[in-house]
Amino acid sequence: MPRADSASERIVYLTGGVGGSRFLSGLVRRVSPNQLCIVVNTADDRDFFGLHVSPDLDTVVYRLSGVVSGEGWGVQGDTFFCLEQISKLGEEAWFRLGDKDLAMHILRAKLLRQGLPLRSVTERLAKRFGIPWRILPMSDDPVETWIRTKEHGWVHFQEYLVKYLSVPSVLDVRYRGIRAARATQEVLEELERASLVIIGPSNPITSIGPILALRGVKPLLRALNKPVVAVSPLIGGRPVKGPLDKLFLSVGLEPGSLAVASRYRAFLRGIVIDQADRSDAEALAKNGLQVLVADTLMRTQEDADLLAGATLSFARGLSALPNCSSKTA
Ligand code: FO1
Repeated sequence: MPRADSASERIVYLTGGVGGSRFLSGLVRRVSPNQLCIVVNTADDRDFFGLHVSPDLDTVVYRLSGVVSGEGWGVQGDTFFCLEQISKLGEEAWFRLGDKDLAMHILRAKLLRQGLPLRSVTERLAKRFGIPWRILPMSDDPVETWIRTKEHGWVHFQEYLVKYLSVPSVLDVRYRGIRAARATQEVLEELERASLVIIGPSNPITSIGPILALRGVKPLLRALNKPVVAVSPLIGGRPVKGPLDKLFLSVGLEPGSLAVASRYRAFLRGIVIDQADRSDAEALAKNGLQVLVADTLMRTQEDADLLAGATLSFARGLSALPNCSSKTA
């Protein structure tokens, strides 16, 4: 595939979850490794059986190394013998950790125990998977998204999503540890020198929210005189996957492109929305945003390539100053 990059360009891509990694698989085919830095949410992380599991980092690593499963997380063709045995021995086994996937968590735990920070552990593991792109966890410090539900009280996000299948009513969302946590120096430096920031089609509350909530990140994005563009994860006001509609309602927002834009309002220049949401374009433009209407559902690699290509062209064409024009692709 032809690359349409310019030599001095530095793109920072913020992501978390399956949608964000699908888009990334298109983005990496459009820019060279030394022009892209991927900043990943770590607030979905959780300890399972004494192992540090980092689903969003692993989703990126598995996607970029071509071994991701059809579900978008975990390893293709994985088996679950270890988990089955754990279950037989009387432990809860609702989080599907495959045997090959466990190798990642065991190695991460080993390196963390040796005293390496998460950023260095991630760098080493990504290198072992042959990944040339720079993948940065948002922080070395522990942050966890917790959801207050009507039925079960406060639960970890993975418990809400996987154990309870996003069924309980959401009353509140908190990022535990966020006040004490720091974005890594590498993340802050990458944002400072970015010529373009792309926010993936990830959940703005649970995937991108924790990155933005780290001290210093939002002010840096606000001060950046370069385009910041987001791809909406909603289609027709509904998430492709996950509980974003419920989460928006819990914070008093009607699920839709306007709600997505409102989470990024302090720094956003442009937004990519789906054809199904084209009626939102005018209201978004009235809010000072430039809008690209595109097909955002990524069923195939070609879909991801097209969406990433259209987003890149759109973002590159944006001036650093906000204006109110709207366009269609
Ligand atoms: N998602 C599920 O819906 N069910 C699972 O059992 C599950 C296991 C799992 C194991 C490792 C991993 O890296 C991801 C896993 N995920 C699972 C996905 C994960 O919960 C979510 O995609 C992200 O946390 C959302 O950002």
